Amino acid sequence: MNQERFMEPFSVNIDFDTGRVSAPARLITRSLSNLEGFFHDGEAYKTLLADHDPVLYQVHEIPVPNAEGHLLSCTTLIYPGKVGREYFFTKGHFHTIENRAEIYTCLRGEGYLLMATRDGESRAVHMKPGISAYIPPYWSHRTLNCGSEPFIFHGVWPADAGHDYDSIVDHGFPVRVFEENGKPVVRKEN
Ligand code: M6P
Ligand code: ZN
Repeated sequence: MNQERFMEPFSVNIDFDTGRVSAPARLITRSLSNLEGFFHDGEAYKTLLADHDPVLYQVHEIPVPNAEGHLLSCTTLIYPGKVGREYFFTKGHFHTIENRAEIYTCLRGEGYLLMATRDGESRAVHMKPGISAYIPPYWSHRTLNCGSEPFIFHGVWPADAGHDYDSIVDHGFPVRVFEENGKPVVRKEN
């Protein structure tokens, strides 16, 4: 056996109701206070945070070596809720190695996958159980929950990709979803 390239195959159990993944998954929790500057309505953000600091989303990541050839995967659960009229969302990111793609598959609930390029293109894909969306290389991506129950999806991407959040912090996300008259409305900035 070639010890250099040997890795033991493994499996995990994913609970589609809660998004929980059995060991060896790693839990990442993001609360409102972790997303300062991300939401459109800064005043609504401050008002909500002064009241309490809700958990917006949880990621259960299945660890593998962060090396070329491996695939990282995780489930993400976004809770229902809004900051002002904007639905709870993930920070959003480009991949540090930008030519790395990703696939999201919805397991539960309802949401949107938002994507944008550095050239000003943006797209919104409505996600519901069974919808599997392809995020091509060079597109930033953010997800949000526009429903009334937890929105859960499974993601798979190359393990060497990395997360670049700075571009989102610096430039914002050019497509957003707001509740208007009780319904989600996609708004593009350009
Ligand atoms: C998906 C994947 C993860 C990501 C998570 C939360 O599950 O793309 O890599 O960490 O969403 O998104 P973000 O890191 O942008 O907050
Ligand atoms: Zn990604």
